[in-house]
Amino acid sequence: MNEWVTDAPTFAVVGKINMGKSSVLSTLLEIDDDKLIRVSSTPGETTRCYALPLTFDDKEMIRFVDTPGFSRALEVMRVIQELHGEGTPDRATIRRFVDEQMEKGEFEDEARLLEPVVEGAGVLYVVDPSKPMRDAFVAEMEILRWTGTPRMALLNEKAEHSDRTEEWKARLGSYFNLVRTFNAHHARFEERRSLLKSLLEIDEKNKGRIEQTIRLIDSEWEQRREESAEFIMDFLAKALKHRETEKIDEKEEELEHRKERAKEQLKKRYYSSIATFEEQTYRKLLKLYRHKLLKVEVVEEKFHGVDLSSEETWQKWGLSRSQLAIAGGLAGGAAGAAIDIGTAGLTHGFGTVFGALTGAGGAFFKGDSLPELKITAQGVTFDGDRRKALIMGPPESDNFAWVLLDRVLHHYQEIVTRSHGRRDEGTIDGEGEGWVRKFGRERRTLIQKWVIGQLKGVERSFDPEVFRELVSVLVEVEKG
Ligand SMILES: Nc1nc2c(ncn2[C@@H]2O[C@H](COP(=O)(O)OP(=O)(O)OP(=O)(O)O)[C@@H](O)[C@H]2O)c(=O)[nH]1
Ligand SMILES: [Mg+2]
Repeated sequence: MNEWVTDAPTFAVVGKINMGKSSVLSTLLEIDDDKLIRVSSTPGETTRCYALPLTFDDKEMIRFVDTPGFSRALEVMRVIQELHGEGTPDRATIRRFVDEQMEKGEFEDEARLLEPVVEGAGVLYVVDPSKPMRDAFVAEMEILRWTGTPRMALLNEKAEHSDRTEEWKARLGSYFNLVRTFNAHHARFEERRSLLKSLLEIDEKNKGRIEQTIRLIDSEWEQRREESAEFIMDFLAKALKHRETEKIDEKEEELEHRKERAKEQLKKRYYSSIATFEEQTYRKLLKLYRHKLLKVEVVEEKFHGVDLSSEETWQKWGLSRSQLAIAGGLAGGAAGAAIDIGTAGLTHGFGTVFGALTGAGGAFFKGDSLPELKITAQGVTFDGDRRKALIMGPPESDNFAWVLLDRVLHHYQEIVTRSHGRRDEGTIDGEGEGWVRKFGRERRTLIQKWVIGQLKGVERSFDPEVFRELVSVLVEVEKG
């Protein structure tokens, strides 16, 4: 058996140094780890070949090989021509070049990159079409043509815009069986999938295997989306059901003073719990989508998940007021639910001791003021003993769940659209637009009904209908 080409269809990713070969592979294979694929702005960073298998259930379905870049293609072309003598050099001559150069080492990089190709690997030739076309590039294309191996060119445009793309396409067209665009910093699932599909066009004999791989990545993607919908649903349910309690032992006369302090502490604790639930959700999503570099900030002051205490959050995210009124109305009175929740299941008929601290009545539609972030705190006695407790959460606003959902969707989009080829450390904390305001009425009502149930403390968080709806929402979010 050859060193680089096994029984899995094999494709070597080649091109001039620093064109983005390693980045293309990182994105295609969802590897954002420099220890596995080295990406660097220093040209010549990849110095030998690396086999990068695309595996499912431990089976190598397709093998890619990352290679060192061409650095002296013109000289190499001449050496191969001399080696061959009259006529057009063929694969056998290039194999001789590889064997000789591996030993002598003058053109070691080129020998290494051509090794898998002479062994029979298909070629993905990466170019950055914002670069001017030079003779060296033509020499690379010529050498690759001599190998006679099936080959495709990938345009990985690093600059925002380039006028040279058409010129490149025309030139590449005469050397490659296929020319495709694949941007290492922007490609999403659809583009990755379509790159795999293009392999079918240059490698007929492995049709079955490649098609099977595409089916596998499709079902894996669907599975991830479904898991994500579950994570999101769990998060919402947890947040909606969450209550913070604090026992109070002081005598009646000290209560007023104590209440104020306890209220502040509870409020803090409440928000920090919600932030923790949210952060856990993102961690799960990041893992699911194989991001190691993309992070959620753990430092509390730096965590800009849902900053519920900011007025901007309430203006920007969640439903509009009229949508809320409609959703609430259709779902059966959200405001009423908001009043119930403070006591539901907690007072056990013992009654509140000193009633709502901030005044219950979730009617935030009152007046023109913005939805306020009031958390209803109530005092209750616990079974038997005389101890009192403050209970806090969730915020009165009917928009609470929608704001949370909106932000999670926004971050979901950041996660699924971030390409693994990028090596800048990112944090998920982007500016953007909300999603839920664009939801149709039926979708809003369905979700609102579930939200009310959760607020009321319905035990089951999972609802198949809401789950399916969330999955469709995620499909839309992925498309952007
Ligand atoms: N803006 C932008 N930069 C890119 C893109 N693709 C690669 N780069 C950057 O270009 C540089 C080279 O990328 P690599 O993937 O290491 O290139 P390479 O062809 O493997 O380089 P060698 O292994 O050194 O031959 C890195 O700094 C990348 O981050 C892209 O699509 N857009
Ligand atoms: Mg490289």
